[in-house]
Amino acid sequence: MEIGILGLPQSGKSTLFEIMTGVRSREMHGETCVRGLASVPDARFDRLVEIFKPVKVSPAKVPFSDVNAVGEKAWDAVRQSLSGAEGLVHVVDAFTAADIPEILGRYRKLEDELILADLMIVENRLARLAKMAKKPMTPQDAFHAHVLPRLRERLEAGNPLRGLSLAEEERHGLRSFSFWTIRPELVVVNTPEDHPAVSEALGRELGSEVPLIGICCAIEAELAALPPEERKEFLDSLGVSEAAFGRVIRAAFSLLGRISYFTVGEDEVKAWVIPEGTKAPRAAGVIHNDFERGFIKAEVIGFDEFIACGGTHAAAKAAGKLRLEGKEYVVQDGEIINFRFNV
Ligand SMILES: Nc1nc2c(ncn2[C@@H]2O[C@H](COP(=O)(O)OP(=O)(O)OP(=O)(O)O)[C@@H](O)[C@H]2O)c(=O)[nH]1
Ligand SMILES: [Mg+2]
Repeated sequence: MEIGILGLPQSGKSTLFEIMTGVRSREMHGETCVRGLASVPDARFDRLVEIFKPVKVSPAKVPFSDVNAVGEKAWDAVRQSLSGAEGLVHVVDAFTAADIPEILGRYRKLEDELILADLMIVENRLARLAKMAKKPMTPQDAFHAHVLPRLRERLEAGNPLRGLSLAEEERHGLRSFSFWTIRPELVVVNTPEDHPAVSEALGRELGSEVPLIGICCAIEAELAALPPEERKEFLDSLGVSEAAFGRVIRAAFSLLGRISYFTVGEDEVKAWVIPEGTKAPRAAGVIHNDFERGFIKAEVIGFDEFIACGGTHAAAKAAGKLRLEGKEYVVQDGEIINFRFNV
């Protein structure tokens, strides 16, 4: 699970990356691709830390990558560096733009490049298939010949592939192409300090199906540099409850269909990251392979119930709120789990 940061030159990609991960990308001269982990803010997690006061605190993390590429080969570097990224954050510079049409134009410029890059991949593959028309086709060739014309049609109409309805196995079969526009994308509008509302205006232009968040990287960079105690004061003075960069991280996390469950104790409170729809044994396997292999039961309680019971397992048990779930149980976001296993 990795999220690649994309955007036109000087749009604020590295600034955003640095705010979210704390990794100083702009100081790493000569590194084409810089990777860093961002902690996912979660009020439930913070509450559990308050309750257990653990020695170790391990929130959920999302890996981001920032590409430092200039010159003629920049595009190749971006493509290579981000070929493994599962999702994209598209940073749009609104802090130097004069009006909404100009911001929209900048957004479209990169979107169109991505659509064109995908179209070229499709065209190349179809051209090669056409050349070998006389030879017998492998099942993969036949699949490509069947599905790619639909993709071409969509791209030629100027639309990203992510909106195309594809069966799960079709999606899987297309993975090796690393198409840009098939990946989920979050648009991050880097707004001017004195005019945050431009992001909403852009949002109205793009429609509600395009996930979009506005953030002023200049202000957020100041905020991220403050010690946590002072952050709250700064936020209060701005009249907001939460830093926007936290919302960006959380939106990116859910964009990839990830949820977290918690393990708790005095030694460690930890958020474990799993894809939505994961069954209990596989979720246990994220902690350790043995947990999956020797899975017996999961002792589960929802976050709200846990708090309602006073925030202790003993009280939850006494109230009959601790559930014992088996192999087919699908883990839900925010559950507190204790796995029983045997190896
Ligand atoms: N005023 C203002 N300046 C910003 C903001 N965000 C970034 N900048 C400035 O814009 C310049 C470019 O920012 P970067 O984060 O390096 O942008 P980038 O997209 O990584 O640039 P390249 O990697 O060179 O393409 C820097 O001088 C930043 O300080 C913002 O929100 N407001
Ligand atoms: Mg940069």
